[in-house]
Amino acid sequence: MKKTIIFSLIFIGSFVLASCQSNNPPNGLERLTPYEGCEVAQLDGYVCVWADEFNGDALDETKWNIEENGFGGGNNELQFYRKENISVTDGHLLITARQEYFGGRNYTSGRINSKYKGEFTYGKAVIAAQVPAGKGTWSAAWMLPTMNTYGSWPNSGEIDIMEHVGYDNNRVFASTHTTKFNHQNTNGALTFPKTLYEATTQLNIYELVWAPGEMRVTVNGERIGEFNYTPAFNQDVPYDDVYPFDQAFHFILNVAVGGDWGGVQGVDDSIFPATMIVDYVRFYQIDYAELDRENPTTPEDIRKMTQLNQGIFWKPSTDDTGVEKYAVYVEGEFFDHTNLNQYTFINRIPFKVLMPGKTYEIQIRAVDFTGRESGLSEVFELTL
Ligand SMILES: [Ca+2]
Ligand SMILES: [Ca+2]
Repeated sequence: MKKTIIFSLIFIGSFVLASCQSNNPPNGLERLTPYEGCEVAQLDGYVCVWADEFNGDALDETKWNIEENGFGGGNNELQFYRKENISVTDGHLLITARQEYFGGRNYTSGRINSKYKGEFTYGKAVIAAQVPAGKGTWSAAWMLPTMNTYGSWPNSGEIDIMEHVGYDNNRVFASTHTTKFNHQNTNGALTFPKTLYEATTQLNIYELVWAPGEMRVTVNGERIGEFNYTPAFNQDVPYDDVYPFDQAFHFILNVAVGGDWGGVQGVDDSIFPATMIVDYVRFYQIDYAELDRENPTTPEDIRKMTQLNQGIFWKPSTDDTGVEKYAVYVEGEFFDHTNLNQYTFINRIPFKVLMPGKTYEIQIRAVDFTGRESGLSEVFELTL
């Protein structure tokens, strides 16, 4: 009897060990622990990793930086941002624009950011906010890159999850700005408007779902727009000119007064004070270590880009929780990583030089967030 029990325990022990090992990410990635300060710990299979519910009676400066300046936001805005215009009460953040003289400006308002305190790459941002009404306000919940990996604005991107200007009261907008598409060049920013009659009368839920090469913005569960990277439509530029959204971004919440967009119809001084109310800001991520089981599919259909010299792209691999990056091989040897299904053999290879005019055998391998790899693609012959 004793021998049987010992045998069973060993058997069970081995079984548990074996099943854990089968799901152990090759790259040692650990499972996510929900952030305890988040009132909704799990959402649509995502885990809450950061949140401000705006409880307490002051802004939590371990999560936010308060901006104080009369710089004009780069858009000729009329406000001076002050900490006095930021308050937290009854579970809500209040950002209030006022008509009052300060620092050479005729209006004051508030702007906070989570730089170095809450910044993320890929996941789901959820913000519940009510924006103020009236001509002259320009309210926004948006994101900027912390490190500017691809250079200063707009080259490293901007994600506007929600923007609202008071003279256009019943619409909200979602936009991205990049090297190729921004409001200061002829292409313009990629912008999607959405009619929302309740923008200024109730809290609405703005959500960004952000993955490699894919971004979707919704309001109250309804789609505003999608910003996806499609190399076949962008054969003139490296992927980061169109989709630099593969680096850490932080949140910004503000109410501007006037400016190049908010001030198009002037400022109605009778509307002040004008307050944006934010119930919460939450950020969720996929628990790759918990959910991932499969290897990505092998990349297929490699092609040379028609306009971008020495650039190639391929059909994106699929995976159960998403492809994080691709490994590029030259002559059977690992050469470099790229975050999307496009690679440029120029300006990317500080220590590895390929000879112009020579033909090389190129292969691609997909890698998911847990380090699981696809097979190597078929050989593509590229003449540089
Ligand atoms: Ca709250
Ligand atoms: Ca996978």
